[in-house]
Amino acid sequence: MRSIWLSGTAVAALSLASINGAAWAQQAESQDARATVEDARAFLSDAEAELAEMSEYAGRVFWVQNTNITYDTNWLASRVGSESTQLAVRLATEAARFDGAELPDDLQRKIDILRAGITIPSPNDSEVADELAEITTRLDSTYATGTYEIDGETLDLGELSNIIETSRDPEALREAWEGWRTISTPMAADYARMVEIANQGARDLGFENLAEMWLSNYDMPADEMEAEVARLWGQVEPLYEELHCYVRAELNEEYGDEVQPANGPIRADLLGNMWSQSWANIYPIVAPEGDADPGYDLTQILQEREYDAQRMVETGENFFSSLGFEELPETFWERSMIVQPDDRDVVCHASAWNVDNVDDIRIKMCTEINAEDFRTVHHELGHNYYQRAYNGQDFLFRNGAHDGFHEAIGDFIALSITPEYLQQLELIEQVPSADADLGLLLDTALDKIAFLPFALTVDQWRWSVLRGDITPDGYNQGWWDLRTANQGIVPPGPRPDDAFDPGAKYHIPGNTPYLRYFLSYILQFQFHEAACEMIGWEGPLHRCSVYGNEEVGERFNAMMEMGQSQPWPEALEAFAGTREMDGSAIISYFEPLMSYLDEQNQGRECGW
Ligand code: X8Z
Ligand code: ZN
Repeated sequence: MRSIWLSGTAVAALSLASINGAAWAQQAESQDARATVEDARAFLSDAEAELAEMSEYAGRVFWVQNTNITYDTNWLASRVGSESTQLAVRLATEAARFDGAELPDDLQRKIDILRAGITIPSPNDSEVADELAEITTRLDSTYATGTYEIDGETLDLGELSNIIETSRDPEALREAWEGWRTISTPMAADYARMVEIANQGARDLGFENLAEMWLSNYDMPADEMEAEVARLWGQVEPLYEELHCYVRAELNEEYGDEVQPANGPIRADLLGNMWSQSWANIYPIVAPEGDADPGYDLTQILQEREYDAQRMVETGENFFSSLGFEELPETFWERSMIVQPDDRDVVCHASAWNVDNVDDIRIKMCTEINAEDFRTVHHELGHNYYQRAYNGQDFLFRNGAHDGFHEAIGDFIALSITPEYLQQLELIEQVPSADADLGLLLDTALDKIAFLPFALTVDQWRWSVLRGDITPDGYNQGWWDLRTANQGIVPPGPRPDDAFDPGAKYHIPGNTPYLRYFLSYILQFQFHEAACEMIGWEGPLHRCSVYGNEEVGERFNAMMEMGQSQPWPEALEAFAGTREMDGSAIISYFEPLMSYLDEQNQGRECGW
């Protein structure tokens, strides 16, 4: 490309004498512009090659470290973490030379991705980059290897979570809940230093702080995106408030005024989840009376049928195959980690990888045989199928339309795990009648609606920290202020002065932005509604399953294979026929439940 352009310049110089001044200026300008475009094209092509190579190298190191945490693998992870941050920062800095240039859309898009796409940037200084990488590795492995002793037994997160998910003893719940939060106390100083470094990195790249940089990845200015999030939350907030009110009353009935008062916030450890982010595990406590119960328990069925991790993943794969997606490669089965090893430390938090950015796709999960992990398997596979669908794009476009799309793919599929679908799999014999609709909807709302204000809280806290509105001495208080304001929950007792409770949630030490999940929980219902319309479904949305429908698969793939090559409204339009994120799909889905909750809450003082 470059050499062709140079010869073009020579030709233009030769004909200089034959054209007048104005025309020359115009021609020179357009040649300049063309020079810039070709220069940008060459720069990006080199950058993509460098990034692709680094990404595979780093991917393999991180995989080894995540599936076998030792002093040495942490050392390697820090090293490659520093190297890849330095590369990304160097390229993002160099990209600034095209500021103000008129580039074709695809090139401009790649420049923007290079500039804003680094999750935790460092300043352009190898020593500081090393320090940052050491901090992030330490935070990660502190979380992954955290344990707490109860009655002489050392329990890891999975074991402590099992207590929170199944116990109904408020003392035992409180002990497991508080116990897990002892692991994050030592993270606070590292976290504060990391914020300093990463904010400096963001400023060096031209952003006000890292919060602005994170919010700049949605094809609109950061402040507009933040307003968009507030608008979406406003659409679903009334439903959350009804759910909160109903659940609080049921918990009050179960535990009594001493443990859970009838008014005010809910005690966080009573909600069946270590972070009160999904409340589906307390369905039996809050289930509607009588016929409204679906009459089956997926966890129990999977266990009775002796499902193992392999069978769970195969069942997920089968769903995607039924939509016409190619089956998973042999290497997926050879290289994935789907069972928690008992001989070493690993990062148990589920994730999906495409190590070579082509088709070396795999998942890493400490799969448990229950309904929650059955859904998580579909969630993780969604990431893998998306990664494979867009692997024909240029390197910088091999990503989700935005990060919320990436999180929504598998969850959209899992919304089709309806009673009818389970019957097709011969997991249940009879599909429960319409009487059970309320029970089914409540179960799903405990998972999906309860989650939304949690997701919002995680990143509102981080944005405030990154903007300096919450300072290190107020980290924990700031966290609980937001938790109470948004979710209406409180800790089971006073928190120790040195507590750093945000660090007890994977994505904080792991530095995974969390807004993506909020957006995903909105989008997945939009996908579901659109897909059900596509198949001509006329019943209630929560009974619709797209299992086996290749037309849906084809249209879904059309969106997926675009990757990040177009602004996200294009991708959304390709599948859902709309260019806007919109909470009305989730509202229609839960409409019958909303009426029921409203009725049940008559005479109660809702809110906190
Ligand atoms: O982290 C995850 C996935 C991996 S991307 C397992 N999720 C969030 C969480 O666990 O907090 C999925 C739902 C929300
Ligand atoms: Zn995910």
